[in-house]
Amino acid sequence: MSQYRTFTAADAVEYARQFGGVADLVDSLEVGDGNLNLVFKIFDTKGISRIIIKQALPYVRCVGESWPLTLDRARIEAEVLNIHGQFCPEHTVKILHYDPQLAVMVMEDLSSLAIWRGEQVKGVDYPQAAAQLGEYLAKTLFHTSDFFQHPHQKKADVARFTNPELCDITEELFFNEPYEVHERNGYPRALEPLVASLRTDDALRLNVAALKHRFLSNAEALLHGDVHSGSIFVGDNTLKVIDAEFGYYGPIGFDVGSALGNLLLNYCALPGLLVPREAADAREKRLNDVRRLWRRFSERFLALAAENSRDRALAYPGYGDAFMRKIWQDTLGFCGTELIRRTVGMSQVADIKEIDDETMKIECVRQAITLGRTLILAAHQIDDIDALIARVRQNG
Ligand code: SR1
Ligand code: MG
Repeated sequence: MSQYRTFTAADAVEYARQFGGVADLVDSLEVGDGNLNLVFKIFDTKGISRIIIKQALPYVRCVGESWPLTLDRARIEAEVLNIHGQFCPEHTVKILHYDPQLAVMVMEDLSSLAIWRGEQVKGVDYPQAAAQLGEYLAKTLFHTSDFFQHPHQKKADVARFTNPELCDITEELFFNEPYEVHERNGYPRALEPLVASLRTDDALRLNVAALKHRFLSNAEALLHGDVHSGSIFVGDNTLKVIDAEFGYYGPIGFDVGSALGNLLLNYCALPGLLVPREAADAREKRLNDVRRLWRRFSERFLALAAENSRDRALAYPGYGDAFMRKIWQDTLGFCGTELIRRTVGMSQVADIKEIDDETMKIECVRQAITLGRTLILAAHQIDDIDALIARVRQNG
């Protein structure tokens, strides 16, 4: 029989005492502000946060028990983070213990760092962060791809990380609902004509169908599956990625595109968040982040492919570059779907929510939607990162 029970604050302290490997733990606070789980900070006798306990609930937290969700996502999250930590320990949160019965993870405490999204909303710059995220993406995605994994291990891992319920959420929220009249959508009313035009744009719908098809069927690497600035902690020269419960074997461009999409969402939101001169300055920094992330990701991935590919056919000179062109095209398309699903669909972000002025909010959302549409439609005409940045500037 399942031993699952929802943790109280006291349960979390007791569990951290057993499995955290830290002395004098006495107190806890539930701090989960994400859509799905409980998250407890566990404090020592001096009131310092030392350990994190994360527990999956049997339903989607932000909706309630009417939307049940598998507890197996805690296994997926712990195992993806362990594998990513093997290949990129410097940028992956450390999992200290995992219990499949309770769907609980004990994790290193990152309270000395800040959530990247919050910092971007305030206009605080972390010049190293984008390159570090590019490094994380290159190392984790290369080492779990067919370039590096033994083909038997790869096939076993594709099965081990089949994640149907969480993928189903992405399949609906990214590729279906924003292009339909749907009760979960949440855009400003004034944008109804623009959103309605997405539903009837045949070229757009065909490209979104092709992107969804690649999400469904291209098992290229073990993705994080939900790379956004709210799942990334940053500090001075430090970056740690958390929250890999959406992990599965999918198209590499999905992770890279999601990461870039969140930077560009912030770019679109900045005029609503900061006074004009600060916003202009922060926007340039965000475009630098976009450039640095892509450059570090693509250069590091190609270097790993040149030096460490184990598959003899994939190691043939020139194949890495050809594959990178495919990743680039996917990245642009998935980046576009992230921009649209975060503004038209259910999963809105602080960058937009924290804009007080309604007129400004509408303009920022409009920009994000039109940029998303452009990236999905014009991916084949955007040859490189400089061309992408030129398109972003043209969009407004
Ligand atoms: C119902 S879950 C909605 C979103 O929250 C998660 O963080 C993922 O981004 C998901 O799409
Ligand atoms: Mg998450």
